[in-house]
Amino acid sequence: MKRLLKVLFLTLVGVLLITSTLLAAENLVANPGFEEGEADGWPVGYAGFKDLKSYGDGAVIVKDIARTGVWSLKFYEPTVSAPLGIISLPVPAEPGKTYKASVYVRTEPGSSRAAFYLEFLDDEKNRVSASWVETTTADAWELLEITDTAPAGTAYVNVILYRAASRRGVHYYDDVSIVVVP
Ligand SMILES: [Ca+2]
Repeated sequence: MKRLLKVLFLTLVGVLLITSTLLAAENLVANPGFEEGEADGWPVGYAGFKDLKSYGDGAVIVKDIARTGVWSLKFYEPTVSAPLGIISLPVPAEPGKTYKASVYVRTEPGSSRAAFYLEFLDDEKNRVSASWVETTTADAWELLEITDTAPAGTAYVNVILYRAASRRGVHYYDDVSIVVVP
């Protein structure tokens, strides 16, 4: 009887371990909270979207305000009007798998909207598909979420923190995440 109980107990522990691993889906984004400083002229784990050269003039990590930790990414008005776009470095993804991306955005009063994209890339890192959402509220951390399934031809996934050239004001981004939906 004791032996049977021990076997049952160990089985239960095993099931709980597997379940907790599945529930705590791994965040595929390196440096999700912008706490790791800069490297190669960009926040660690990120790069400019397309030919954006405005990091440091319109986009920069700051200690003004943060949702978690000390740092966040700030969008403000660059000296020359330009789109602002920072991507998380693409990580391998598989067609048919569903991915959920999220970020918190704080829109300062009087600012227009900012956007958030979930993007799938092919093996040459060209866009296969992308879906996006925009901020709606001001002066509070707002959770933006996108869930999408990687289409055929997908080799990588990333997110884009983006603000069109016509948009104005100040936005902060923090706690970026991409997880595989089981
Ligand atoms: Ca942070």
